[in-house]
Amino acid sequence: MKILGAKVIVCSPGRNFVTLKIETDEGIYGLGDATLNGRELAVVSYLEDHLVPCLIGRDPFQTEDIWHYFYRGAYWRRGPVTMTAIAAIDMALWDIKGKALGVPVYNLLGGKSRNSVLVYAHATGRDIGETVDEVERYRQKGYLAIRAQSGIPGLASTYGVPKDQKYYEPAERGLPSESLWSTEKYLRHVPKLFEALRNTLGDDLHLLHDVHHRLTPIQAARLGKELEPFHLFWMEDPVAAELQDGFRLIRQHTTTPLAVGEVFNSIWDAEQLMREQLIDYLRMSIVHGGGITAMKKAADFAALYHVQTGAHGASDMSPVCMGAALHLDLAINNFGIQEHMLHNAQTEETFPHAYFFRDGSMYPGDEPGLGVDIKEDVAARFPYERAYLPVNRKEDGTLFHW
Ligand code: KDG
Ligand code: MG
Repeated sequence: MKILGAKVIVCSPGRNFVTLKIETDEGIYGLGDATLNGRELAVVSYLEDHLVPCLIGRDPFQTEDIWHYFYRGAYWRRGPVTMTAIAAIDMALWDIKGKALGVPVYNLLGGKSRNSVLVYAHATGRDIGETVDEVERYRQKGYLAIRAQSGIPGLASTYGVPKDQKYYEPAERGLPSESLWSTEKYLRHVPKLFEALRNTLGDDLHLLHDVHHRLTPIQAARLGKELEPFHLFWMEDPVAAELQDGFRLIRQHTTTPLAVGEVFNSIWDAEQLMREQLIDYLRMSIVHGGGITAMKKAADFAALYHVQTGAHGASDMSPVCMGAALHLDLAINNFGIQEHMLHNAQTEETFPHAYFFRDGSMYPGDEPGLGVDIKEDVAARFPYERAYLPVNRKEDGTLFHW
């Protein structure tokens, strides 16, 4: 089998998605997600101008060699644009392999290590009362694990809380919006949120929280300690993780489990964090972490250090990535949890898929390959629109982490 060509499909069914479609001489095609939120067209160019020409004529079964060809062969290594482009190719090739062999991709990765994939949903509210109601609503839908975020008194808007949409979608059309941040107000508020959640909902539900990179290690240590009575499943991205040594400080002070890595794009971004057992969950996604080939290795490395996976699955990863994530989640031994943020109706229409949700878990389905398709005629109805993630400033105007 040979690769005949590949095209990049950009669409915006409510938000932007970039999809790579690789076609073969046997009529089988494969899909890969190439979406990098707010920087979509950089990946399009990287694929179209630099990678796709080198794919023509290759054997799509050579996933390992092709991965290294684009990683080592570029000379320039890592970075979100490069790794998202490589990931898209890798996903599409595993999809082709599965289709050609007539098996779901999880069977090529070791088979089923479990029956289902535990997922967590996002509950948000403008205040504690609304968030408690939202968590309850998701619980009634069958979710066993729910991430809780709430508006912070004294701050007009914050990460994770929708302004006017039903579902939270941080990327906005036009130029980046700006929000204001106060660490003091946040730190005063969050323990009250989780106290209210446990008092109202009891102990059974898994509760998660995303700090979104906004604390220093000692502040994160304080928050983790204050949250201990409410035994969170995890506290996510407590600090920006470039300084991996900083996590030692958090670890020394709290037993609240830590999840990190949605902005990582290489195992090298997390190597020290895992080797020193400074984190509990690795959040790298298949689309931003270099594909199935790279993430299988990262997961196997994590397993040596008692680290489990908890892949990023926000709505800015397309259903193609969600499908790929579910195959890997089902196959690896050290799976922890999978994020599951719902896609809107137009996205569901654009990307028909075999995966489904039932009783708090997801299932990749048993179709050959990844089990996700794209309707190109539907995608064409939703052309690309420039959109950015917001930027965040402290109340005195200092630019801060978003
Ligand atoms: O594109 C950025 C979002 O995916 C990110 O902000 C969502 O933090 C996020 C999460 O945990 O899903
Ligand atoms: Mg996050």
